[in-house]
This record gives sequence, structure tokens and C-alpha cells, in this order.
Amino acid sequence: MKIPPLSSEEIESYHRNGFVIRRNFFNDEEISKLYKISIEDDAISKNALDLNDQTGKKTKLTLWFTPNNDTFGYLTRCERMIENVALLLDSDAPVCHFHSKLMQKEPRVGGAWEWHQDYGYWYKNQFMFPDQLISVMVALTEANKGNGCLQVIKGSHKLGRVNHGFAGEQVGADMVFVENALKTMELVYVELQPGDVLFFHSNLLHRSEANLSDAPRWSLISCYNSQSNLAYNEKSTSYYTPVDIVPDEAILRWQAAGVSSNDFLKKEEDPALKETGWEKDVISI
Ligand SMILES: O=C(O)CCC(=O)C(=O)O
Repeated sequence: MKIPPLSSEEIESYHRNGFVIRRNFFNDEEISKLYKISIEDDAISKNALDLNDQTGKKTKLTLWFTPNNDTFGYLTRCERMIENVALLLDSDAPVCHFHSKLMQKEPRVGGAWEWHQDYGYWYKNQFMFPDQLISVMVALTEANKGNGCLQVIKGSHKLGRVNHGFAGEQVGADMVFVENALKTMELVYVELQPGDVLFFHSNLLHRSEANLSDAPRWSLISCYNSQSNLAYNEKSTSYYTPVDIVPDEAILRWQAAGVSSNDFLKKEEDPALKETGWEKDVISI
């Protein structure tokens, strides 16, 4: 059954709040297939990067740029995803896939993410327009307060980009701005069930706590860009390549192996930032 596109109220709430949640965007069968691949696929585990948070806990993720003919590629390229992303981006140009990252917050060891805006990283790639960049979080397991779900500051995308500096091996937003925002704007814990999806603006302030629970918290975060949004310091090519859209059924019906990307991010490559003043360990996630 076709999932109805975001309504005008949902689109309006994305613009007002900086995010919108769609429940049951992917069904149980799709999510169990994706979760099974994510825990069993060799390419995912071999290409996983560990980033230290400020307390030394590891945040693990596998990131690739080009979505291929594999089940995760079909998820990121499916009609339902691209149709809704197109409704939220501030452009009529074709939707392109910047990158996807499989977030692997393992029980008791999965580290925290400091307060940041995704555009706090991406302006270093010299993307011009934050309104033409969006992240989409797809829950592969339940995400709740106990296992370190995402927290967002509602409406904070309207602050514009705030300064970012180092926080462990991550980049964190200037805490003066975060604390000011928290005095006047609502902190929302984004609790998700498997298959729920969060669409969020590239300037929305967000963070997550470490996973101190016994349950894993896995999700895919796919980031999209409009073809009209150029990035003058980005070496990967997918961000300006229109997504080759596949039917929604591809996720379940088309034969595919694990993630077959040939452009996984390697920590030492640091493709976007090596010419900037940022330290080489900080990667453009
Ligand atoms: O998955 C999380 O807990 C946070 C990830 C995040 O903030 C990001 O990738 O920008």
C-alpha cells in the first residue's frame, strides 16, 4: 500500500519546528530485512569507524556516499523517500544523496553525540544553502531515552548556523548558543519505533546520550541535498548526482546483497576537510 506523502500541515510543521516525524514509514518486513543486513554484513562491520565522545566512549558508524544496487541503496533511493524529501527541500531541483551512515549504538558502549547542527559540519564543505540539505533518520530498532535516542531543540534551525568547535573527535556547537536556545525553546526526545522516520533540517540543534541500556540502538541517517546546492569543498560526487529512484517494492523484492558501496568513508581520508583548518581526525559526518 502506498504511503501518503507528507500533508501540508506536516510540511508546515517541518518548516516551523525544524523536524517532522512519520510513524511506520517502513513496515516490519522491510525493517527486519534491513536490520538483519546491518548486523550481518561484512562490508558494514569492516568499514565501521569509531569516534570517541568526550568521555572516551565509542560512537560507531559506517558511512558511504553513493547509494548502490543493494537493499540500503534501495531504501535511500525509493520513491517514498525521495518524494517526501523533495517536499521539504527548498528547491525544485532534483534530489541528490549526499551520504548515508549506519549508526551503531551498541548496548552499554555506544557513545554520546554532542550538541551540533549537521550544517555545522557541512558549511566546511562549503555547501551554500542549509535549507537545501536534510537528514532523514530511519529507526532500525526502538530508540528511547534509555538507549540514547536523538534529542532536538524544537525551532532551533531558525537560529541559523552557530559556531562549532572540537568536542572529543566530534564537532560540537558553541554551548553558549545551545544554553540560550534551551532557555526559550523546547527540548524534544525523539523516541522512535522501528520503521519510524525523522526528517530534520540541517541547522536543527541535536544531540544524543550514550547508550547505557542493554538494548542496541541502530538507525540509518541518510542526508540529501538539492542539485542546485553546490559545495565548493566536497570531493564526493553523489551530492550533485540526481538520485536514480527505484520503486518502493525494491527493498523487499529486488535481489541484493549487503552494502556494496565503493566509496565508504575512511577516517584517515577525511575527504572534505583536509584543506580546511580543521584537524584531520574530524570527519565530515
Ligand atoms: O545517532 C545519533 O545518536 C546522533 C547522530 C547525529 O547526531 C548525527 O549523525 O548528526
